[in-house]
Parts: sequence; C-alpha cells; structure tokens
Amino acid sequence: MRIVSGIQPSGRPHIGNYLGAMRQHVALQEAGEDCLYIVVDYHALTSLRNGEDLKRYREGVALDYLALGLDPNKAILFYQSDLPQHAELAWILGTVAPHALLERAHAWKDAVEKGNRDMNVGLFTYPVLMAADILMYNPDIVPVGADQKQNVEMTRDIAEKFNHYYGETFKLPEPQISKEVGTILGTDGRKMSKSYGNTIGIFEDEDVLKKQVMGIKTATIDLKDPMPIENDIILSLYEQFSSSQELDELKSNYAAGGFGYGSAKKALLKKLLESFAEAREKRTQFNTKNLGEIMAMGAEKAQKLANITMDLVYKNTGLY
Ligand code: AQP
Repeated sequence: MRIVSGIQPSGRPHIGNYLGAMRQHVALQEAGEDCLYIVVDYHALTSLRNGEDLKRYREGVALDYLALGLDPNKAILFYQSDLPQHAELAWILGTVAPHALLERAHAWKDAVEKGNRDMNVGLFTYPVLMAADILMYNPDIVPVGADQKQNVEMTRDIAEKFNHYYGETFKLPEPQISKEVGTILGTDGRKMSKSYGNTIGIFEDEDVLKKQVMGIKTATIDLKDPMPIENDIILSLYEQFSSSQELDELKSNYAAGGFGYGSAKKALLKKLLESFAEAREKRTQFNTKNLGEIMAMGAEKAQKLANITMDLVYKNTGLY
C-alpha cells in the first residue's frame, strides 16, 4: 500500500501529533508499507512569521521523526518546499476546487468565528495544498488524526472534480484514523494544538514537561473527596500510554479519595517520561549535521514520483 501523510513545522510536535499520527506513521513503515512523510513547511507559512523559527522547527520535526523511529531508508521523509510542484499542483487543483467546499472547512470556520488569527488566503486554501500533497503520490491510505478527516474527504472531492473534467487522473485516497486515539485533548480541555498553546511535548526538557503536565485543568474538589473520572484530561492522556491494569489502578486512586490531582499529574509525567525514554535518549544524539543529506535523499525519491503525476496532469490539462 502507498501511504502519504504530513506534519506542519508550525512548532514542536506534541503528544497529540504523536498519538494521532506519528506513531501510526512509524508502525506503517515497520509493516513494510510504501510510505512518504512530508514536513509541510509551505503550510506552516500560514501561521509562522519568522524565518528563523520555521528553519528551526522544520529541522526539529524531521529530527523528532527520526528519534521516534522513522527510518529514512524505509520511508521517504522530505520537506514539502524541496518540491515546488506541490505549490504548482495546488494552483491547478484550486481551479477546480469549489469555493463553497472550502468555506465549509472546520478549521476555516473556527478561525473566522474566533477572529483572532491572521486570516490569510493561504489559511483558506490550506485544504487545496493538502490535496496536492496527497494526490501528488496517489496513495491508498492517508493516516491522520481525527481533526484532519475532513481535509482528506475534501481531497477526495477535489480529485473527483478533477477526474470529472480531465479524465481519470487521481486515485481517491482513504483516511485512516485510529479509533482508540480520536482527538487528544490539551491541558485546557480543547483539542491539543500548537496554536492553542495547550500542548504537552515529547522532547522538551523534563522541567518544561513537568510545567505542562502540572498545568492541566482539573475539577475543584477537596483533597479528601473522590475525584470524578468522567471527562478527566489526566486520565484520558494516561490511558493512551498505560496498560488497562495501570489505568484501573489510577482510577481506583481517584475513587478512593485523599489522592489529589497533584499525585495524578505526577503519575502521568512519570508515564510519559518512561514511554519516551528511548526516543528522548536518541534525540539527544541527533543533530542537524547529517540531516541535510537525509532530507535531500527523501526529496530526490519523492521527485521521481511527483514527476510522473505532474506529467499526467500537464498532459490531461493541456499544459504540455
Ligand atoms: N489533538 C490531536 N489529537 C489527535 N491527532 C492530532 N493531530 C494534531 N493534533 C491532534 C494530528 O497530527 C498530525 C499533524 O498535525 P499538523 O501539525 O499537520 O496540524 P494540526 O492538526 O493543525 O496540528 P496542530 O498542533 O493543531 O497544529 P497548528 O496549531 O499549527 O494548526 C495530523 O495528522 C493531525 O491530525
């Protein structure tokens, strides 16, 4: 199976990115699938306004992927902007993508409602660029977090439109979303998101992680009283990293009373540090020295596949 997915270097990856996407990405590579993973830096330009930040984040995301087990000899890892054809295909797809379709995008509607973002055109056409990233490589499956399901559905709609006008050109990909993960909640109870500042990191220093975990919003109850287990952010995160027995133990501590949210947060922090111990150790040994070569190798492999798609697109649209 051909697999394509991506991550925005709009900040440092968090455990939501890991559970919703990156963990699956590495597992699919290990299962021997034909995987392409894209550090989508053109997308990050819709929110970052500092070149030094983008440079640091995109290298950071690539190194984080490698530390989490991505093997550049098994999967193709590359920077989106190394292949300007992504922007070119996005333009072409934009000429068939209905405006009304993009207006329905949850992320766009959310941004309009909040009105607190720089509402640039790139943010509006984000799903078209994402369609280009995906359709460029004709994948069968697009493994993403639950929040990105709509974008993959839009990719299918745009591909169908294009095929309707220009004849069979693109395969319609299927989103693959881990049901057990769903949408991971951030420290404030909203979707964990780099732009909400409510994330818990993977590779941050221990004192930073501690601060993030200790900042999780909890109910206000007396220490001696039982703590409610419904809609508890700590438990929902702990569940993702522990066995059912460990989860039951923590739940019974909640029910017993006298435990306190401080102890629950400490248990979560311990679990996170244990779960990522190997990756965190690996990450300290990685630096940007050989990264250029690894990313250039990925771009070269991706370029060969992109050329095939673009040749067909030029031929079918008459742009040859
Ligand atoms: N909270 C989440 N729960 C489950 N999956 C998530 N993903 C992101 N947040 C969660 C999945 O991670 C992959 C990479 O996401 P992205 O960086 O490309 O963009 P995003 O979804 O917009 O992530 P953020 O953190 O919310 O970034 P900003 O704030 O910059 O927009 C995707 O597969 C995504 O589903």
